[in-house]
Amino acid sequence: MMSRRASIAFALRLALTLGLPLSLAPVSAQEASPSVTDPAAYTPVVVPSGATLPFRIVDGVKVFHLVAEPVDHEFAPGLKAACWGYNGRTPGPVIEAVEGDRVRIYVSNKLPEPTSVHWHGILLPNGMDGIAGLNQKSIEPGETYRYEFTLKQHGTFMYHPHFDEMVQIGLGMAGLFVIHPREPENPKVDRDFAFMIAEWKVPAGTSRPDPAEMTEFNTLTINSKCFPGTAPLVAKQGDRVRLRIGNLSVMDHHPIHLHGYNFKVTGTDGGEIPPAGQWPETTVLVPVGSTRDVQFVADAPGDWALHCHMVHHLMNQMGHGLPNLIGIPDDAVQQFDEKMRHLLPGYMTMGHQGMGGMAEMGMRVPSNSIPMVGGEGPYGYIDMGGMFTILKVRENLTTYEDPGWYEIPAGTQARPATPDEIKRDGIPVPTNAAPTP
Ligand SMILES: [Cu+2]
Repeated sequence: MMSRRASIAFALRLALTLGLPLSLAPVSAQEASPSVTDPAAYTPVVVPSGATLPFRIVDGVKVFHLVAEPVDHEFAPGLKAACWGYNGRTPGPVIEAVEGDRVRIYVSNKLPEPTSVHWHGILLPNGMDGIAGLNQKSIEPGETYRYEFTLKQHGTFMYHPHFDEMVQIGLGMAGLFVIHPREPENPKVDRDFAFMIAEWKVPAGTSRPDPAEMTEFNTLTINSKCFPGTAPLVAKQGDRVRLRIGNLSVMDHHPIHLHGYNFKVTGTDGGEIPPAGQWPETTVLVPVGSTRDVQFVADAPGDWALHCHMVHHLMNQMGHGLPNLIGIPDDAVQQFDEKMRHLLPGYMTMGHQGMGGMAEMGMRVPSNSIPMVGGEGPYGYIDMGGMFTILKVRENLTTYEDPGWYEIPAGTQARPATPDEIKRDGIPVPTNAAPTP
């Protein structure tokens, strides 16, 4: 048996012999943070349409394995694409750990080109920062690299390549890195949702996103899904909810708007905002290359929209460069359509009365494409697609499975006004007023 001193000296010599920087020398079990063995120390994040990355504990170190690889991905039923990501998905799985943990992350490259991983917002030694060429050699196809550092902070961070960023991030390579605080949070969060927002150009009928696009994005996503492919966020009435939102879009900031609530902005990728500095919002702007945490108590039951407020980001595969037909009189359209049908049987001008419901009208779309708007709702067609999902808050939930559509209590829903009501309240009666029910 070696004495403790002798074994430390041996470990140091071994580290030097292997060319390991001393900060990478193996950490003994005694030095390991107790949080790595205590899964009850935090409420795990919920990743709509996504996953967290499994880990093993080896001698007190949390060991993760990321695999950078091509991914066959479905944005929504009907639209598949050849993307790049990690561990079979885009965005990559969420890495989840606790402040004080030592983490060792292996990165295997199964892409046709080199890559690297940068740990966005995380305070770490310079040699672990992941810029290919600046802090390390690039990870060649077939190689596996090792990153190792101790987590000194908590909050919502990200990971992404820093090699051929435009192509690799544009094809879907990004993920969240969530670090829970060492001291339990007060008040405790019951539902901790984590998602990334992104934008893509997938020309209708093609299956490879175009990473060179700078302006005309047509697939706007939450965890790489666009509505109606997005998963709802389900909470019990009274739950304290956190949304952790990361933005690694290629070009755009996204103002994320929640209906039915106001929330407090509680953190960024720079850390937690002290209570006195938290401010109320209903829309949080999430700039490119940053994260925002918001919190609220889900006290209002219902199906509440959660979406980017840039209205072009609520469209799927919008055809741009179309002539603006809104406001052309019906009879002019009829005459034009008759002439056009000699050339194109079945031709019908669309969009002169606005573009709502166009998807519903059975527009023919090329294979591997989806209607440019929305999906079915409980009261008709929802004319929003893209970066849109639904927060479903219910009382008496026994599971967090999708509870279906909210049943709106009688007498609390908008409906056609009756002529009697209109007259009583001094509103001019429209000529096409609905008949009294
Ligand atoms: Cu947006």
